[in-house]
Amino acid sequence: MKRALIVVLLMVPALAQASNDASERQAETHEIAIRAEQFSFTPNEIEVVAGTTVRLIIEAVNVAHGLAIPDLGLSAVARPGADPTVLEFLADTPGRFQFTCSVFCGSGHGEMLGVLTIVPASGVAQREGPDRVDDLAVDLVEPDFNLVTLPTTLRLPRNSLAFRLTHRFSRPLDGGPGDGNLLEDFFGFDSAAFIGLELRYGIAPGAQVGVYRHNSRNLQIFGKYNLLWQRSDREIGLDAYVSLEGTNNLRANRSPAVGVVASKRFGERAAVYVEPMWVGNTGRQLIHPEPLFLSDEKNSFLVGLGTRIRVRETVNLVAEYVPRVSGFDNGDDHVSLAIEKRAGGHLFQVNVSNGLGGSPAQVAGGASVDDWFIGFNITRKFY
Ligand SMILES: [Cu+2]
Repeated sequence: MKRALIVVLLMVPALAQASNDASERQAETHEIAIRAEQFSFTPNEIEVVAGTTVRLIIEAVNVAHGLAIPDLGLSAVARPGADPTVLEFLADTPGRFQFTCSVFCGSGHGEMLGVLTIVPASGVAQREGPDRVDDLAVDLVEPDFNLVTLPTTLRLPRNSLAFRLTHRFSRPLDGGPGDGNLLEDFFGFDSAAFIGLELRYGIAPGAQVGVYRHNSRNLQIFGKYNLLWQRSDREIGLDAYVSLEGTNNLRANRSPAVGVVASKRFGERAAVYVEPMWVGNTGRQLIHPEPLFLSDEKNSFLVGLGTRIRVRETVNLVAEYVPRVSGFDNGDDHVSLAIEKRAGGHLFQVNVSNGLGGSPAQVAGGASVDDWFIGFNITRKFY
């Protein structure tokens, strides 16, 4: 929006020509006449498509009025009796932007408000409403709903689906009894795998629900609600997360979980996560049972820590560490490292982890004490 072209002057035909030549995106101009009077703008709701040049032609009635769009750094003043003022800019950032009167014009001055909506060029958002607009944009440092096992604060557009496949090869990277060498076993890709299939759906703005079915016959249902959405560098993101899972398709060993996902994005470079979570009935489905049980606690409290660092335009490094700070803690704490590539709505991630699980109870149940496993996650967004 910093690049917004601002021209506050009477129209000069030559300028329009120069603007047309500057790029094809600017070739389309959307001209809108706005009448400013005490104390309203007509119209007060404007919708334009991203990539078009917007030309607001502002006419003031009786007294001088201003039209300011603070979030876009735009402002212009119109005077009665004079030619209309032209405020021209390139609408390049999708979103909803409030505009106000910027010249005090009387007792109702504060009520002179309007909204400019810049919708993405894709027709889908235009058809389906403005609340989906921002959720459809690709977030470069938060491109997925998960790190490796931990959730992120990525919002899922309302009425949209996302699918994820998790795959962990069970052959340890340093071999196991009776295994050939790592290369002959193709890094474990020959071996049996723990596979999870996940489908999630956006039920409302900021709210999503999903199911995750693991081939250990564990079935998890979960929900996530976005409480805080990081819109600037000074803010943070915060999601509430709830989950219920159980073996034998949720019939046995049920394990609830509740927690929050706090995120902080650093520009387009990195994001970090802190995720305190309580997981109940943790010790019922151990993928890596270690002989030494140090506690007969049933529940775990864990704090997931993670980061995603963008190292190339569409390539990220991901790391997560999930210490259990109290309660049941058989085995080691989960550690995962990954490299991933985003291609449109696809994300392909190769990961190495000391655990084979993916759900909260599987992660809280502990990782292997001495083995590491290779795996991958694939996400597909259907929007
Ligand atoms: Cu005014």
